[in-house]
Amino acid sequence: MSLAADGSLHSPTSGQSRHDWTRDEVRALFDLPFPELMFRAQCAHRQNFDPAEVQISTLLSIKTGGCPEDCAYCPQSARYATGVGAGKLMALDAVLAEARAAKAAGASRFCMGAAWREPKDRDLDSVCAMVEGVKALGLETCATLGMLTAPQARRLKASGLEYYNHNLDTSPEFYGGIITTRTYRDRLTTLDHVREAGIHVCCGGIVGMGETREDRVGMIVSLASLPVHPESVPINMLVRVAGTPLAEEAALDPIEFVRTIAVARIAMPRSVVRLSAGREDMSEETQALCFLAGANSIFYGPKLLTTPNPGRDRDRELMDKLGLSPME
Ligand code: SAM
Ligand code: DTB
Ligand code: SF4
Repeated sequence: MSLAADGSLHSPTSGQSRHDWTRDEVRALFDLPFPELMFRAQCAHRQNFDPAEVQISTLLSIKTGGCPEDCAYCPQSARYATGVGAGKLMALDAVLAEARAAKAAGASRFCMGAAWREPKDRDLDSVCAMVEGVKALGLETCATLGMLTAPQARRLKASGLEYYNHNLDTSPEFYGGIITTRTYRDRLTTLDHVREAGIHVCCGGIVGMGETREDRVGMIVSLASLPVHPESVPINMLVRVAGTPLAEEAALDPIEFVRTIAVARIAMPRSVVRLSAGREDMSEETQALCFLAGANSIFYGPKLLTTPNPGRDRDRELMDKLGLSPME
């Protein structure tokens, strides 16, 4: 480790992207004393980003509930009585009105989520029109619509889609206990289609689902072993929703969550790491530690897809307190 003339810290490895992380290496990162782990994460962060900048995304559920899949964490699965009703795909005008409001509030990216296993081609026409409209407002566009075929990914790219979110969610071993209606391989195939279409990949996972640390290791290794690291890596803390099979899951220790962020930052140093779902119930101190661990993106606005997120005032106050500013 050395101190450069500009005062920034350089280590021989933290600025490079590796795709051959082993489980032993990633486990060893998780096992580091917390100060050492945080130091290494900060080195990787500073070599690739301004640590005072945070990318701001806003989420909109364009099609809520009634999903045929059985993802055990999800309030939108039709299989669980969560009180989330099945809605229709929103109209274009209504989506654009939300996008304008998000832009006015300071978001740089607008992410449209649909509770589908996969989009029907007819629905994709509507989503492509939404992507075109949102892009025309000067926002970056992101969508998360479930599994995609290669031609569907190409159509989204042609409409101007910049990011597609599709998570690996957890380790390959733990996965089968959480979702049975699609496989890990299915997810990797969709990610290939997105990448081949030339769309940026947003891919991460959820922690706090009862998985072991070894599963968190496996999740990070899977993400960092993708042929190209995802440009965006959302790390979600499980939002425990009544009616879902994971409603009564024990809360994950916040320090373990911070460690997961730090390890993601080190393993994928050039990716934007999002402190994603779960902030509503997170203290300011935990969130501050996540930023120090290398998180540099958040969802901004009072709602995620169906669950609450901190209000804009609360987030502005936190960013001001920490001296963080929006990434352009
Ligand atoms: N239906 C599409 C799919 O599954 O790909 C898109 C929307 S889905 C809600 C997007 C992601 O949100 C999931 O992959 C999961 O990682 C995350 N998610 C869903 N419910 C969550 C919860 N209760 N807590 C944390 N993350 C959650
Ligand atoms: C992601 O990784 N997290 C977001 C986004 N991608 C689509 C979704 C979080 C959803 C939390 C539960 C809900 O609000 O329904
Ligand atoms: Fe459906 Fe996506 Fe929820 Fe799974 S995570 S139940 S696919 S909306």
